[in-house]
Order: sequence, then structure tokens, then C-alpha cells
Amino acid sequence: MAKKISRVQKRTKGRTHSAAGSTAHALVGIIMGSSSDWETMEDAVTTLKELGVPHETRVVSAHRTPDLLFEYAASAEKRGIEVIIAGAGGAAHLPGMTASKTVLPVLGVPVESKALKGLDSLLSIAQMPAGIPVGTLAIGKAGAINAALLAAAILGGKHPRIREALRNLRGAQTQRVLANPDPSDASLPQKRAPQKKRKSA
Ligand code: RP5
Repeated sequence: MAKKISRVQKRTKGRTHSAAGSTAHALVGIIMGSSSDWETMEDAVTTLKELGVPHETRVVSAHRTPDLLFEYAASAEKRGIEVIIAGAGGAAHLPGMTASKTVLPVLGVPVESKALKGLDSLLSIAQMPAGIPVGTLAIGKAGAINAALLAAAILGGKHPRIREALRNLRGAQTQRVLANPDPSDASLPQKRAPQKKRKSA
């Protein structure tokens, strides 16, 4: 049995990224249906890095690798994962199927599809039947960032360090907005590189 679990762990474990100097295991599992989703899901990773939340990343497809999806979702809790972020586009079954195999919170990120601009992804992820919830975020970059922030908020109940990191990030964001109240401020264009003078004809 122990051997079987370790084989499953080997297959399902993504690459773990810990806070600098830490050997902590991943608390957030970020999975995506295709490597083409990385451009969007990278923003979730960047946000978790800013917060110092250990995480792992992995391509797991509901359609192309269904057995891996089941193994990943079923073993995540045992491996110490506390929140799963699942990004997918089009017929986006990954978040819902993942949620069906675990009681961990699953946050779904609808990836913007070429054909329908992500509306298909959004509806596929949001319209879960009662009993199997997926916390559905916005389409694309905003959804990926907010999934990471929401994951940190969930983890913050158990991990005070993460709660404080989130508080600091939110505070810094507020300060940035307050520090730049007027977009037409004359000081803003001056920060751009000076324009070359046109030669007169
Ligand atoms: C979904 O199909 C993936 O999540 C991706 O958003 C979409 C397209 O995948 P590729 O054909 O680019 O691999 O399963």
C-alpha cells in the first residue's frame, strides 16, 4: 500500500516552489488543462510567490489525461495540499471534475478561449450542480490573480504568516492607488522618456 501511494505521489506531484529559504511542502496546487493555459495561470503563480505561499504547478487535462486528474485530485489532501487552483478553457471540465474527487476547496479560473472569449470556460466552471462547489473567478488574468489571493485568504485562517502577507499586499495596493489619485496629473508624462524633437522642414 505504502509503495502504491508513493507511486501515485510521484505521478501527481508538481514542481514545488517554496518561499525563499523554506523547505515547506506545497500548500496550493495549481493545475491547468494545457500548457497553453500557462500564459494566464502564470499570474496566479506570481501572486503566490509575492505572498510567499509554497505551491506546485502541473498540467492535468480532464480530457487528455483523465486518470491523472483523478489521481491528482484524490491524492492532493494526503500530500498536504490545502487549496487547488484549476485553470481551463473552452469545455472547461477540469475544476469541476477535480472538485468531484476531493473535499479541498477548488478555485476555478476560466481561461480566455479563442472562439468564445472565455464565456464558454466561465459557464462550464460556474454552472456546477448543487453539492460539488467550485469557487469561480473572473475570466483570464484577473481571475488568476484573484484565485491566488483567495487561496491565500483561505490559508490565512490556519497560517498567520500568510494572512499577514495578504494584509501587507492589500495595504500596499491601497497605498499605490492613493499615491496616484489623478491620472491626468502633469507629473505622470514627465516620467516617460523625453520625445525627440522633430527636425523642421
Ligand atoms: C482546455 O482546452 C485547456 O484548458 C485549454 O484552455 C484548451 C485548449 O487547449 P490546447 O488545445 O491549447 O492544448 O482543455
